[in-house]
Amino acid sequence: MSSRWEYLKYRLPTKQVSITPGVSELLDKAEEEGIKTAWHRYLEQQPQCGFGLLGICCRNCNMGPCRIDPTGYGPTRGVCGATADTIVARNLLRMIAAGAAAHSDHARDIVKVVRLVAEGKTKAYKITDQEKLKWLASALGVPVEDRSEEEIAKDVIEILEREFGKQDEEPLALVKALVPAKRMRVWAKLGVVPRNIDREICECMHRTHIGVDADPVSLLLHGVRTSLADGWSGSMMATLLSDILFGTPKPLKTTMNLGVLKEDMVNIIVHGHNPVLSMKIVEAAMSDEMQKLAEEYGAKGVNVAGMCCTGNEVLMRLGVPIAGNMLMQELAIITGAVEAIIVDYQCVMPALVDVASCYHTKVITTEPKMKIPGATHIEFEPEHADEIAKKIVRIAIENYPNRSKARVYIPKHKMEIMAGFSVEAILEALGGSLDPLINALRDGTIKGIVGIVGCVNPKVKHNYSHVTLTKKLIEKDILVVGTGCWAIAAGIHGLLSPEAAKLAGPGLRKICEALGIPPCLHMGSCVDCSRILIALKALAESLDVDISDLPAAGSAPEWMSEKATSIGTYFLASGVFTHLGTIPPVLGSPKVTKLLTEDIEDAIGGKFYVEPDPEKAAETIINVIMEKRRKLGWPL
Ligand code: SF4
Ligand code: MSK
Repeated sequence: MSSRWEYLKYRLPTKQVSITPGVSELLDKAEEEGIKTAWHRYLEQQPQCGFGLLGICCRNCNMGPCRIDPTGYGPTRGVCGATADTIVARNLLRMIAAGAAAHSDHARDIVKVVRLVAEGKTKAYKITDQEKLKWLASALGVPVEDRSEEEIAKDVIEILEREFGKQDEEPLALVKALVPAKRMRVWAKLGVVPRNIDREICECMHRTHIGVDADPVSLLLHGVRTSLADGWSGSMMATLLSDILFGTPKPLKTTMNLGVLKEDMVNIIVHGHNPVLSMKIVEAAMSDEMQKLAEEYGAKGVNVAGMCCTGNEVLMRLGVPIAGNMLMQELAIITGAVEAIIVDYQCVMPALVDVASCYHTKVITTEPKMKIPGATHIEFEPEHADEIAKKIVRIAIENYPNRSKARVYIPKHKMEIMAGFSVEAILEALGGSLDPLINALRDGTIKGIVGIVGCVNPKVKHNYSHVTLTKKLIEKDILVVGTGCWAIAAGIHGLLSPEAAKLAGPGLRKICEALGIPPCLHMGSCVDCSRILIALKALAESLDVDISDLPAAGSAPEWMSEKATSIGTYFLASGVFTHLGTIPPVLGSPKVTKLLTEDIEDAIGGKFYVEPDPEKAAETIINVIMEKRRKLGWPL
């Protein structure tokens, strides 16, 4: 055995880890070159800690760490007396807090940019969607008549800044403005109407401190409240303000998969979540100045491709192709053809630096709150966005001559896709009104709607559950909408093209063919799950029912991030039956498991359903949708 294989420790059954074309070829290349990926490191972690998997370890104070013996023979309480129920609920609450914090801090960064625009302190950004600004202003009670965009934006931003810091007990302004009355009544009864984003997150940390909240019900209800602050305010704000700054997405065509990288061009990957940086990088890279510079360095130009959700942001608005979803970030570097991977935050593996060190690729971090040892750090400041973006693109171009042509291998696979389905774009495709969709739902041409979101995870076959579940649902005339890494999986596997209508049942197929749209609609990045909430709100209000009555469901078939925990919880809390395809760390408490998967439904209208097998999950989701239709008196 060569030392290379010893270093790798485990070789992967590369054909079995993913269904996505190009992945096994690049994993073979990685192994040939002695490079580890997330899949290798996942094997090295085996067996993963059983206490961690069950959620029954606690290290919230230094009397611990404590762990509960699930067999009951060992300790049943931590040193302080915390039970498995308390520990599991506390751990879950901390996951929700982290997820809500990530989305909402992303929103805060965009709020800052809109304030700069409103105050005329930057020329790098502008209000692009004036209509949306006015719509948001009106929803928040800000006068719009005879006022400049800047004046309106300033008032809007003042209200949105208070979402993070107001001290009263009133609901968040966006919650008050957007949540349907029937849903608000459910939350008010349970005492979970969110008041302040930072406060709910802070309270999660307080409640889970040694010697504070030990009641799993009370802990979980606060988890619900925190997730709602994320979904209906933090993430919502990130989406609305990104649309206002960069434009509300409209349908467009582009391509996805590693084959979007170009052998004869400077390849730049933008990775992370926030469009404030990636939109500027794309703009700089596409400028004549940078394209010419690339030619001077011997390339045919500069090619930008996206990764994860910042990729989704630039795809939705500019049609920038996407190289892959979360587990494909290392593979992009392993092609040997990437000059720079430019990252903002979230879902960026620190391992990128190790992989990049085997090639010429530069990993460029840009955010003060997101640094990786060994990466090049160039701090991004929105006030000087254009200069900084150019500086970063220039570094990538100057790196092109360092590429070792002999080590380049770009799989040829790529797929045509149609994306850009904001709620506004869906409405426009329907002729300006929801009525055709409502009629199709009522008469059973379309049986229901499922939002599929979330990550990919080496614990399960990459993209398999996303694709299998999606196909099974559209086959049964269920329209699938979604975001994040699901959207990239769906795109790579041909489900985001209008031709995919032929995979749908007869009703959905007829509608997609008439409108020229795919049966699966890409609605954006992780924060854009808020678009799904808006769509549900619009449907529920038009039908005068609660969201929980709609023939709708949610799913995160391959989730892994804490953000996905928050998204799943706010879907559930918004009244949606929510499937999880990887098992959350709650099984160590049968009580918490039952609360989340059974009891909570009576109180809130939604619940979690955990099923790793996507075919079985599809069956259950279809049954749930049919049951909702039956209750509405709609044909099955
Ligand atoms: Fe142990 Fe309680 Fe401290 Fe947790 S909070 S580490 S269960 S003593
Ligand atoms: S990028 S949070 S892996 S969806 Fe939004 Fe994908 Fe999940 Fe990150």
